[in-house]
Amino acid sequence: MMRTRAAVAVAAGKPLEIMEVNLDGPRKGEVLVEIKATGLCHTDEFTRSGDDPEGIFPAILGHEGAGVVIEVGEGVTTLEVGDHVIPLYTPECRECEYCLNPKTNLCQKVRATQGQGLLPDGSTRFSMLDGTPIYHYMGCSTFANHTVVPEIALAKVRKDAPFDKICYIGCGVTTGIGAVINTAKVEIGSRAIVFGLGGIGLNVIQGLKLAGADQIVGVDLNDDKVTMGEHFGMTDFVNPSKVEGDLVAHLVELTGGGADYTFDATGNVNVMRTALEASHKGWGESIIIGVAPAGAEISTRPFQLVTGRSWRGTAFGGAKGRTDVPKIVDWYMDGKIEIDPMITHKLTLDEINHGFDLMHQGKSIRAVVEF
Ligand code: NAD
Ligand code: AHE
Ligand code: ZN
Ligand code: ZN
Repeated sequence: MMRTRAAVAVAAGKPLEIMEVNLDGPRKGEVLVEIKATGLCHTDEFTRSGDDPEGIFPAILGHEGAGVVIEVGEGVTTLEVGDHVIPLYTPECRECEYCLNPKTNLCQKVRATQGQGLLPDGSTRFSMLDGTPIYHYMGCSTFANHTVVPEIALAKVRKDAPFDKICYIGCGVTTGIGAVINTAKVEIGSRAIVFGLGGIGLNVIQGLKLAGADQIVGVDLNDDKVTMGEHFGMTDFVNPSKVEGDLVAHLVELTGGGADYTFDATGNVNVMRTALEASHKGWGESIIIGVAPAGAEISTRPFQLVTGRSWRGTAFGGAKGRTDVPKIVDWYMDGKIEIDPMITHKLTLDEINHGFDLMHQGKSIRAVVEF
């Protein structure tokens, strides 16, 4: 057993508490990772706030990290001490029926225990100094200087890539770009609308530009997002609070009959409806990325689907993590995609709650904690 420093979510709605915690060493099929950097995703805030039906406390949140392998447990064959890794909340065991099906990335090998805040053997490696167990989160718990992760939930990446940038590939970058490339499979010349220009939506825009979309409409209530949106390829901006009349009608007109593809990156179910209805009659596809609070439900007139629109969703951008994440790191290192401008704030672990304040104030795209 060792001690490490972590930001602990002690109870729903409470600020994270920075403290020393106990961490047991890696058991069979597990790996001890020293986390070097972690991003703050809105999903961490969703769980901290109490909106997550799977939320369980006390827990160490964080799922957008990068670090170095410190120790491997029994039977680990694909990683060794010193390897650079990105933890995966969507693992890739390469043998379950989901991994063997090219239509999905949702490996289910450890999903049941992961959702209960436990490692696959049904126990937790973290505890308070008084012995109280602390739950894991999304199988990653990157808001800790050290964490234990299943081998199948680690992507091995090149050693020359900077941790404080590639941590973002652990969720936001892959989710946004993957939603375009893997899930929607956007064609050259498409028209698209992206709702929510935060850490995910800007990566959707970046993905759309890569895919060769002709029109990329960004929609956000915050005008401050325009500069960054345009930097990544947004061609038109709409602030719904400044639209007179019906927002759907406005967007349909702006896109010449509706968009080929729309993406929700807000987590707001009313926005999800607008996104579906602003997609083109006959063929429009609307992709839900945003995560909605417990109890929230989507609705629309079935006629919207009868007349050819499709409603779809994506987790981790449809990426099979151990295979795809190292490639996305290469894209970054080769200058094919940009990450640096989106990392608007760097914090220490002690400042992590300020990172959530910045998120709420709409001042950050990504705040990254560096250990
Ligand atoms: P963020 O806080 O950085 O960005 C959200 C953006 O949405 C902000 O710019 C905000 O101004 C805008 N917004 C909020 N309400 C709006 C409205 N009614 N109309 C238009 N714009 C609005 O959050 P993020 O980190 O980009 O995450 C976005 C969503 O994606 C969250 O729900 C998060 O939980 C989810 N998410 C899902 C996945 C997945 O795999 N499906 C992965 C990562 C994040
Ligand atoms: N626990 C929530 C669901 C949260 C959710 O949908 N998470 C996404 C990743 S968000 C990353 O920022 C995901 O991967 N979903 C697939 C899965 O298996 O969890 C709830 O509503 O219960
Ligand atoms: Zn995330
Ligand atoms: Zn699997």
